[in-house]
Amino acid sequence: MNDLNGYFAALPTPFTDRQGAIAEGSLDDLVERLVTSHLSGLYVGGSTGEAFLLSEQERAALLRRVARTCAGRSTLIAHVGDPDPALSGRLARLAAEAGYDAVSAVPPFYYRYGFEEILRHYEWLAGQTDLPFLIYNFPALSGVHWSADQIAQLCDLPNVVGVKNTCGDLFAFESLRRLRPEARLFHGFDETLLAGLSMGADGGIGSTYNIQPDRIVAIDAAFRAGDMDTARSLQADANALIEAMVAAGVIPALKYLLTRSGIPMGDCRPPFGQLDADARAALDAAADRYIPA
Ligand code: NGF
Repeated sequence: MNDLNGYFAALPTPFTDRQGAIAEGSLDDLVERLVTSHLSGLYVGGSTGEAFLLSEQERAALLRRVARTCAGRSTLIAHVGDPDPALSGRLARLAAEAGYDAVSAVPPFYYRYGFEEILRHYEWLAGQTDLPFLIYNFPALSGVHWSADQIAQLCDLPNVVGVKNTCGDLFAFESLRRLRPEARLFHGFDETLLAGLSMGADGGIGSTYNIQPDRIVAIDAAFRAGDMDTARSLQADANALIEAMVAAGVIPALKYLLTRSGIPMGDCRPPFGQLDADARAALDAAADRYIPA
């Protein structure tokens, strides 16, 4: 089993066209590129992977194919969250069979479950395999908001080792760090990685790591060396790129930039829109300046 440490690219899912199938060749190429980068591994089938626009069969095929291509060379985290707990359970068990190193999930969303219901759900889901489990806290998209104390309670469940925290509330994040010093905490917003590290994050999981893996690892190295000027300057370059991506829509922008780098990703599935010429031109300009050749 690989270690659950460091930096993980939140993998996008390539499609042959907007309504088409998963583009397996591109998926293999992207996995190969990332596995041979300095990142620790991949976060597969999460928000960046358009998980909630895939069928169960596609989510299963994606998990299997990435594991096969990766072949134990990197650490793999399977995202299995869904409004349907039974589906999450099936994907978690499949991930364990396929050789994943960890499982993670957003809480079941849409119905506003009480915290006790969410706690029981995670207890059940984390118990579906023997793998380490990461709670996925992304309140802006899941609509599920927890206090630091509630996340700490989730961390105490059997098999739960930590949190993927895509949340701008760094006050709460630091409280969580003090409440659970031993938990693995992964920062989820790439544009505030340095702030997350200074508040106690162990590492990060992010979409833009796919196109700037070396810069992400360099931010970490500069931070740990106490070279804050370099860390700030690297974060500023990362953010100039992220700013252009956020303006265009992060996932469509990511696919465009990866396609531009030689791996055809197709478009996002509807209802995501397509990038217009102005958006593509802005991304080209940002990429020319901020993606190292
Ligand atoms: O892509 C999103 C939201 N968030 C990601 C990341 O936290 C999602 C973040 O990298 C993720 O890991 C997953 O696939 O589940 C942002 O894209 C980035 O910080 C720019 O805002 O759409």
